[in-house]
Amino acid sequence: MMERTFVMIKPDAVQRGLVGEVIRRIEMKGFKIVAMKMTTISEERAKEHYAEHEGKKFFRDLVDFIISGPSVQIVVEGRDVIAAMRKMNGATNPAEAVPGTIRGDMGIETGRNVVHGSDSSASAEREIAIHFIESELQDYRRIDEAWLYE
Ligand code: DAT
Ligand code: MG
Repeated sequence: MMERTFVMIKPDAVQRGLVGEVIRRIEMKGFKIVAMKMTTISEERAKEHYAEHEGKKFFRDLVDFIISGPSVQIVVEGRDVIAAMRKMNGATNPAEAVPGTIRGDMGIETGRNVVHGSDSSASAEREIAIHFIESELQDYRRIDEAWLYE
């Protein structure tokens, strides 16, 4: 199924100069970037984004980290992209993420795990709406689509 997911390149990855490497992997896979911007997320937006974790002991640190500097917000489109992007990201804890995944290749600790990806279609829809307005989403075709999809 053609889907859209929300991906965020977190502040650690921006500071470490890993933005290009994450985007490279998304493009190389064949997925289409339909929206992208760099912002420093507001505390209000961060709390909304991570609402499911409110009340957990790491919530405050998580919000503080995610608003600590610029991050890159991306909407990615492709067939079954929600699950595929989660696989590309790897396990939440980079120590458990297998090599070849973004977190497995680029991170060490859970609280500095480089990237976010929506975990379901409901989350994707919710998260895209938090970070983007409809007119920010681009509608275009990649020239290689005929060679990516049978
Ligand atoms: P994911 O980002 O893989 O969807 P999640 O939704 O369970 O993972 O958690 C959101 C983020 O919160 C995660 O990327 C890093 C942080 N986090 C999760 N569990 C944590 C923990 N036990 N201690 C510290 N930070 C944690
Ligand atoms: Mg999550």
